[in-house]
Amino acid sequence: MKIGTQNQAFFPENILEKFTYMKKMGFEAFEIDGKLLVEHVDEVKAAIRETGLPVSTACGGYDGWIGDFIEERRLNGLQEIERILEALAEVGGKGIVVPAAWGMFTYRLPPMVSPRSKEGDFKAVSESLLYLDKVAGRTGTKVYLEPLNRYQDHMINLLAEARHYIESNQLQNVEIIADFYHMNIEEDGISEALHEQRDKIGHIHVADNHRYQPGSGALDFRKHFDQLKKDGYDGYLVFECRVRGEDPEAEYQKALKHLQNCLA
Ligand code: LER
Ligand code: MN
Repeated sequence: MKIGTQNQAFFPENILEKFTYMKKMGFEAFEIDGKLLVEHVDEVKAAIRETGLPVSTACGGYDGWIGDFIEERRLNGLQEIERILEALAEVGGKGIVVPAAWGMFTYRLPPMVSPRSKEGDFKAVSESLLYLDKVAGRTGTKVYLEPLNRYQDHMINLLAEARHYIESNQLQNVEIIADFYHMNIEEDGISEALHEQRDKIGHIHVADNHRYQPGSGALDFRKHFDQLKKDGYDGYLVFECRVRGEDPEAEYQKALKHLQNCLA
């Protein structure tokens, strides 16, 4: 397993400097914003060449969810995700992380009534995934379907629900991304869910229970990593977290050391 990171506000803005900074900190991959990648493919390629730090995946950077309520936005999202997958193929990235939607609707806050039926949700997300499954096949990439917690998305909250989409639609290039923060809210047990879905998990996001940096909260990373090792997971663990503390850079470095120790 290799540890990567998304961008952070305290990282340098310039692309080559950003790659150099992450590499120096000890990260082994970068999960890039899709828009940043598409708009700067050549610069990203040069930074990978120069630093040896790969782009593992992309996350975000497109307009319109695969399960968008608005059809025009859903279709726009698909087009933009297609461009991101093509750019990922160019730079050697594995694939893109996509939730059904993020922040579009939740059953858990008023008005608590969805403008679309569950059947309508399933149809929209399935149509999107069937389309992207082909794009991923053509570009040699993967689509990592991400369950989010109930307050961020109403369609896919459990790893098992992501599996249901993959199996019902017989998708060949769609896998599950397991995000420890969302799992801590939704799953009965993180290790148990990782084990049950082991044949479909292709990517992982890490944060502690409150979504601050790993090691600052209550999650037992060693236990969950041991489970992943037993199940033969050999993908990335990508930091997707907020950073709490007076010196974010020092806290981030400490969190990386913590996860490296838990992996050792
Ligand atoms: C959002 O909370 C999240 O986990 C991201 O990975 C969105 O895809
Ligand atoms: Mn995530």
